[in-house]
Amino acid sequence: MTHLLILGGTTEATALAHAVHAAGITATFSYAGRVARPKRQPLPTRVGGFGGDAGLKSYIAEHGITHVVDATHPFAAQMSTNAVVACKDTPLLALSRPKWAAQDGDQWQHVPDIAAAVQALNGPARKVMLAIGRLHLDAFAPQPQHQYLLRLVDAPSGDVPLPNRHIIVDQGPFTPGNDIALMRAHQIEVIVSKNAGGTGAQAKITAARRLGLPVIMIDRPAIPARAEVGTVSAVMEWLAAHDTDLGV
Ligand code: 3Y8
Ligand code: NAP
Repeated sequence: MTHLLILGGTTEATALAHAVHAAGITATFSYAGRVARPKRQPLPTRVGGFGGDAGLKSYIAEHGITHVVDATHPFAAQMSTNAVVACKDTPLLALSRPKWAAQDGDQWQHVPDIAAAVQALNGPARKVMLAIGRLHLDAFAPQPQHQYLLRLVDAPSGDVPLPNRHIIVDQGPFTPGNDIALMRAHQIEVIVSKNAGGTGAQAKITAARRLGLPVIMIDRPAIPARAEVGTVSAVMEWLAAHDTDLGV
């Protein structure tokens, strides 16, 4: 009896959940519990960490999980690493999104990580759109001179360490039109972005392109090797081939 665990939190994970539900495959969707109102899924959903790779391994055993699809965000490196460690004896497949690539005319400055993005903001005050969420805002405290536009999923609970900031509370996916209007309204001069890939976070990259604005593009953290596909249909084929109820 198949029981699929989907590690979610992305647009693609939601699309996969709908395909799995439509195919009648028994599955559980998993969120970390990072935000107040995660998108509702068509599958039974669990929220919260597992307790490291050991916790995930126990969860798999205790819930009769037969397959795991890691459809988390490319920056969720800890979850993805835990999944590789915990799934030594469980079929694991990652549903990942290609990195965004600069197009002609794009003004991207590639940086390896958040700390390098902070360094890249050395210099006189500018109007900066910091579209990397809430978890890493503290890292930018050494650059208080800028006027920041922050986009967060939930209103910040504690203090935000950036004195000159305007906070927008909004949950994507976003649209280029919305992001162009936002950047114009705040006279944005540079955007800081993770190389998330996919479509849900891409609006600001398209907006920057149309407005001719520079982007500080943060490269993805390293993740251990695992089987990966780029589409929901490839995941469905994998499930069919791995003697699930869909297959033989
Ligand atoms: C909790 C709950 C879906 C999933 C939608 C995607 C698209 C919209 C764009 C900007 C960039 C950012 C952020 C972003 C996007 C999708 C996807 C994506 C970026 C939700 C969700 C959860 C999270 C966690 C949240 C992080 C934050 C990152 C905001 C759900 C809405 C900046 C990443 O306040 C916090 O603690 C937020 C934390 C991790 C990164 C950070 O460091 O702050 N996502 N985002 C999931 C959980 O609990 O397991 O899925 O409904 C999901 C989505 N966020 O089904 O439609 O597919 O990427 N999420 C980044 O890419 O830079 C916003 O503002 O332009
Ligand atoms: P992370 O740093 O890789 O994970 C930190 C811990 O959060 C993990 O060790 C695990 O806790 C728990 N966790 C993460 N994802 C989980 C999931 N889907 N289900 C259950 N537990 C999970 O992860 P993150 O970057 O904080 O991302 C958290 C969630 O937000 C993920 O669902 C991710 O897809 C989504 N998201 C993240 C980003 C981003 O920029 N990081 C962007 C969009 C969406 P235990 O060790 O206790 O198991």
